[in-house]
Amino acid sequence: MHRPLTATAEATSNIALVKYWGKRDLALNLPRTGSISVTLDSLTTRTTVRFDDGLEADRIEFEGNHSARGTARIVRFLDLLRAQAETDLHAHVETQNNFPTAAGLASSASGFAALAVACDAALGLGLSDSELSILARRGSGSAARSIFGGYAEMRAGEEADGSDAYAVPIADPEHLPLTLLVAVTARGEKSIGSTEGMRRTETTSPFFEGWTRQVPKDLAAMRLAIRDADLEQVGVLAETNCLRMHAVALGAHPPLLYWNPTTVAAMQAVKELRGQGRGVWFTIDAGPQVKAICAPEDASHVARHLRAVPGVIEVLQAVPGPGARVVSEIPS
Ligand code: 2P0
Repeated sequence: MHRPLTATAEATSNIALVKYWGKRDLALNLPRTGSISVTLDSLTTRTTVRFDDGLEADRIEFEGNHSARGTARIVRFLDLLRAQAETDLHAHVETQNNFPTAAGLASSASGFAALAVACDAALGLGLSDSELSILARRGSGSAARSIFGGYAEMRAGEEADGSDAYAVPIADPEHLPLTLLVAVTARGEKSIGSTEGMRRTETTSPFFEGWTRQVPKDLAAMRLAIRDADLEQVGVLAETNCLRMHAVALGAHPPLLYWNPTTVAAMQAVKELRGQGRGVWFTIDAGPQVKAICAPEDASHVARHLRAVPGVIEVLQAVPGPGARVVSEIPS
């Protein structure tokens, strides 16, 4: 059968409104609790993969450089694909992000979602969306959600093999319009990656059991708020859940403090705007960036206010967008 062995896919980052923080299985990368996110229209990863019998090893190129960073994780992911496709072909992977990498902007979410979709297309596997979500999860838990556009819920699942741990779409991007403004407060990679941060939290934070008991309640409330397209309720729940995640991480030993002084100043700026009657809320992931959520008509006012916070480097803007998709398939 003549089939393409190369494909290019794009996927965008997603922002969790109810966070994923903790695993029930490290080897299969199974989350301990569910999570809910919104996939964005920008903060994009574009990945081209080519399986090629002329290659003696996988070649990973990141933004045009052959970097060692993240390579082992990508090779392990390609091994899963090779097992599934029953092939021993090595791959050339070229990937580009249009946003700062590994600084709490979920580059692993868009990265592994794009890689999963590109590999599926290149190898002609014909995986369903749920299967793609499971595959992306093996690369990075948050990537399972970026397979889908709009609002998505990651299910923790119960099966030991992870066959029920995948994301499902819960609302289209148009269902609840919002703007996400990312106040970038630092460049460069964070010191403690999410995988290590979660492990440390699970094993040392006395608050971890409380977190796992709370998340199902936050998920239930968030599902209703999204169903009702109630931006205020979504914002309140997202901010509360984010602070709960940081509280459990702060309780780890050594503690995980992902914020810098500008992070805190931007949080205060959001609270100040709210005090003036603006509908705006923040969320923060495992990094120092502050993500403000507001109605699209308030975006320029909020962006101006965030840009004026001393230490804020730039403010990126995004709205809900589509899921991961193939952008070109070239027959070999
Ligand atoms: C989230 N984060 O729900 C949470 C909130 C960061 C803070 O998912 O170990 O890079 O690769 O499965 O997906 C970041 O964790 O972790 C993340 P792994 P991932 O968006």
